[in-house]
Amino acid sequence: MAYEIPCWYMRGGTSKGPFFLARDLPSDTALRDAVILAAMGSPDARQIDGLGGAHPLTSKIGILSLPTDGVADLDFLFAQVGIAEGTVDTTPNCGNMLAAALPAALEAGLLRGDEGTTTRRVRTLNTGVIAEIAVLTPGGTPTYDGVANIDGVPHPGSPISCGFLDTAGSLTGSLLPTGNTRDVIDGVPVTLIDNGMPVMLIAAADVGVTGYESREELDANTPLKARIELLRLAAGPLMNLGDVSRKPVPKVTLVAAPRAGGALCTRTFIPHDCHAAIGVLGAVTVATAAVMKGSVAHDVAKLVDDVDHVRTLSIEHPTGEFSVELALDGDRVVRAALLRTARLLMRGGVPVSPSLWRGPRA
Ligand code: NQM
Repeated sequence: MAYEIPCWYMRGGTSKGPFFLARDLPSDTALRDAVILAAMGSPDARQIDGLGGAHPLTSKIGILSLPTDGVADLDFLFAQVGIAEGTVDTTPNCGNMLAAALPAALEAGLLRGDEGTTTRRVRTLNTGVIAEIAVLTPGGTPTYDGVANIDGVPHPGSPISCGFLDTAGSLTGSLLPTGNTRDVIDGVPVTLIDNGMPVMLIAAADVGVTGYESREELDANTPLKARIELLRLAAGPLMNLGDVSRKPVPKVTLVAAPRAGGALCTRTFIPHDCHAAIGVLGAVTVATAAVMKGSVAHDVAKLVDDVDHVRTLSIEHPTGEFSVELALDGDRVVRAALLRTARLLMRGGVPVSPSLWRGPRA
C-alpha cells in the first residue's frame, strides 16, 4: 500500500502550499526532493499531477521540526519548488509561508498552544533567521477567523504578528553585499541589498516603465523582462550569490514615487514573474533600502518622521500596500515587524508511489 505523508495545506500570507513534518519525509535529501517533486507535480508547467498551483507563490512547501539546540521553539525549512524546472530550492527565505509555520505546527500537534495567544520563536533553517511569531489560540488551538486584512488576500482573518531581528545579510553575508548603497550595472543605477531577502532595486524609469503598470502588463512586457534578467544575472556574483540563472534570488523590485499615500511604489519580479503583491522579507528589505540615503529607493520614497525610533513604511504594490514597521538605531534597522494572516485549507495525506518510497518506517 502507498505511504501517505501527513500534510497540512496552508495559506501563509499571500502564498500557499503543503506543510510536512521532517520526520514524515525521507532523511536522505535527494530522495526527499524526489518525493516533494512528485507530491507537487514537478517538473511540469501546469503541475497537473500534483499539489502545486503552477505559479511561484503556490509552488512552495514548508517542513517543520523541533530544534534540539534551544535557540528556537520551532524549525521551519522552506522550499521553493521550480515548477517546470523540477528543482527544490531551500536557499531563500519566505516570510509568507513562515507566517503559517506556527499554526501548522499547532495543527500537527508538534507544539502545544497557550490559552489566548501563542508566541514562539521560529527559526527559518534556510538562513538561520529567527522570527517571533504570535498567533491567536483560544483554548490553545489556532483560530483563522478575524478582522485583519492583508492586501492580496480577499478575505479577512485572524492576525499573525511577525517580528524579525538580525535579518541583514541573510544569504549574501551583509546588508549591502557590494559595500555600496548604489552600484551601476550596464549603465543602470541599482541598489543591491539583503535584509532577509536579496533584492536588486531599480528605479522603474531607468528601465523605461512608470512602475505603476499592472502585473499583467509587466508580465507581458517581454523586452523589459529580458533587460531585467540580464541585470539580475550580473548582480548575482556581485551579491555573492554566484550564477543565479537557475536561482530564485535576487528578486528584482522596480521602484517609483508613491501614489496612494504610501512611502514607495513597487513592482517585484520573483524573479521572472511579477508578484501580485510583494514578499514579506522582500518588503522588509525594500523598506530598509528606502530609509537608506543614497539608495535608488530613497531617491523616490516619501518618508514620514519616526516616532520613538520606529518608522512605519507603507510599501505600495499591484494589489494594495504592505506596512512594515522598522525599529531604527540611528540609521540602522534593528527590528522589523509586520502583520500577516494564514489559514488551514486542508489536512490529509499525500500518497507516494511505492516505487519511489515506502515511508519512514518501511
Ligand atoms: O519575501 C515571494 C512570497 C515571496 C517570498 C518571493 C516572501 C518573502 O510572497 O519573505 O514571502 O519573493 O518569491 O511568499
